[in-house]
Amino acid sequence: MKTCKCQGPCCCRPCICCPPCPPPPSPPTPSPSPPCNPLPYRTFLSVVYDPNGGAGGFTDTNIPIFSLYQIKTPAQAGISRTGYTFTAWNTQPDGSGDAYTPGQRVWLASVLILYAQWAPEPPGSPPPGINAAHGGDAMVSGTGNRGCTVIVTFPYGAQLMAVVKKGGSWSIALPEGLTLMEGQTISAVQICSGMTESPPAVTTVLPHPGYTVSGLVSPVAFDCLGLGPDFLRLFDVIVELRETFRTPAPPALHTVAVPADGVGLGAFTIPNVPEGEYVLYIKRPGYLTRSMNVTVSAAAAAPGTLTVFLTPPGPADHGVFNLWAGDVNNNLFIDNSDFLAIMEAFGARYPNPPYAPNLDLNADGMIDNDDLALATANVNLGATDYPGAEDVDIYV
Ligand SMILES: [Ca+2]
Ligand SMILES: [Ca+2]
Repeated sequence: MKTCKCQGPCCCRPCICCPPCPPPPSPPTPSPSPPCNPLPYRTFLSVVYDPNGGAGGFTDTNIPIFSLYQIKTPAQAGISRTGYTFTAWNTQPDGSGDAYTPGQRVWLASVLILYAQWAPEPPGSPPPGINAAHGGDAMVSGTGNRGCTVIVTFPYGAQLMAVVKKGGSWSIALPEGLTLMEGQTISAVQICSGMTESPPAVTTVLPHPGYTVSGLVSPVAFDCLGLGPDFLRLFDVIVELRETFRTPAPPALHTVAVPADGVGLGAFTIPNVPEGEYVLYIKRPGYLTRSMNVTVSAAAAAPGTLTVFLTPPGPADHGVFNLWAGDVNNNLFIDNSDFLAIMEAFGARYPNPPYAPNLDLNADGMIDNDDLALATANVNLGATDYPGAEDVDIYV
């Protein structure tokens, strides 16, 4: 059987030896256009984070299609906006699209453009004022806006709050058991209605201002020549203030050498004395030590100046609170042991031994009858015999 070959693209014309050409294929019927979405043909997607008025922005790329994707936070996307608070992500800038929340997981099937949604922040409260605080204070106070709340953070973290009063002030008693000390810090914030918390106001605790204890020490009167009282110059009179209720006894809180001013009174000033119970000592070598109990309290007033007149000024008062000469061995009593010590150094002159300042009761550089006369005048007296030995309670 003869076969026939069709030559070339024969199917366009009849060929005797060929069977009729098949009809040309009909053009393919176009299928309905798919949604204009090229994504099914892509392998990787991206998520765009738009600050939408804020600062920053981020595009997350190379995300496999149909993978589970976690929406980022504004911080992760590096987006912020001053004066606004982030509320959500949205596929439309005006928030009319689909909303997404940070941390939400989605199956990603298409490019996602997320616009940050913002809400304006309420205005911030003004910071409060804190008055100067001192060591030992029982209260902390300050200023603020009437009706606002002030929250104070004390040393060691305790927090207490107060409402600002009508006059624009606030005050808070210290937490129980807390004692303010120099160098500690106190901070306070203020919160007013409809406003956010203020920035903190901070203050550093100052030293306790204390009190000034001052006074006058009388010169020592004697009459060793029988011609009326002379007055001993005030050399080396020491004033000490010691806390009473401390065991063991602390060193003197303050020691003041009273300046010599001829025959006048010796003035002393002890600054920065905190409230408390004290014993005030007045000492001079060879003389009976004098002591007084002193209470310093701020119950009635702000810290100020406390004046202790150990000897009220004026000639009529001289001698009332004098130091008594003769206790050369400083055992708080004038007796034979003191006379014996003076006699053993009798005739000695400064600075040659056995001269000693505690034996030279009139400070004339010589151990002689004047010193014996001074001791004799006070023999058998003890420190508790001072007329001013009673307690002195002083409230300022
Ligand atoms: Ca003595
Ligand atoms: Ca003398």
